[in-house]
Amino acid sequence: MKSSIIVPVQDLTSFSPFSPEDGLEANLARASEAGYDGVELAITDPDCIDIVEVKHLLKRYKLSMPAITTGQAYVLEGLSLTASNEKVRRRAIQRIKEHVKLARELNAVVIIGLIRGERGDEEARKLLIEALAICASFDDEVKLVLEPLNRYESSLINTVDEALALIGQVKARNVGILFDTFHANIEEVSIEKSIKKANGHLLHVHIADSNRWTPGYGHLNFKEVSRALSRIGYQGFCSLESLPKPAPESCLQEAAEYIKKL
Ligand code: LER
Ligand code: MN
Repeated sequence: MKSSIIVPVQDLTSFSPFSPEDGLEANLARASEAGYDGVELAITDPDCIDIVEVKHLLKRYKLSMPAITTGQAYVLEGLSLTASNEKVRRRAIQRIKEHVKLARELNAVVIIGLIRGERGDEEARKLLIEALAICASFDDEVKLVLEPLNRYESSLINTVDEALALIGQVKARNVGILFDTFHANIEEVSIEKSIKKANGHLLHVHIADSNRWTPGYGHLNFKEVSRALSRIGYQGFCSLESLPKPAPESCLQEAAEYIKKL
């Protein structure tokens, strides 16, 4: 599989061995050296990004950028597509608009993970459908990917089935699915079947083991993941989104090799 890894650009995320303090260039150089094909930049606010520099560095280190992670805008600023407060909702939608512009330049998908908020009631579901329809209309060439999350992070869309049902109601051809093995291990009845169901909609994959450690250090069956992805002809990236465990120094390289063999 093509491999990528999350690189935080502005704010720290626990699911990456990189720190923004080390500088984007140093982090991209390390990702490239470890053998990754791409990087998934975690961008809280695209306004703070120098797009020319990012493009230049990606080229220099021969890296693609398959996806933009947006969840920090929720974690740090509370921006949610389903907030009860309309002003907050509008700011979240506006923020995704900025991510979409950046994604267009970099040929990336925009991840709709935690930025959709945590509550899973009917009102939140309705608000998410409305918000996704608006976000999808900003640029129909840019894909948005809805990521089923586990119940301890959000009650809104925990499974592929739920994601497919919601996408069906958005009725936009540029909304697909991100499958995260860590969340799926908690929520899905069968990893294999859930990947099969996502066929035709699956645009991005996050990889972490059952304990969110580097793949190979938990009890998730990655042979099953790999087989299921191959069966549906998945050609996209598998992006490492794990805690830097058991050891931050070795996991970078080990995970790149592990993902390549999937
Ligand atoms: C985002 O991709 C994700 O998987 C979340 O669990 C991050 O909190
Ligand atoms: Mn994820």
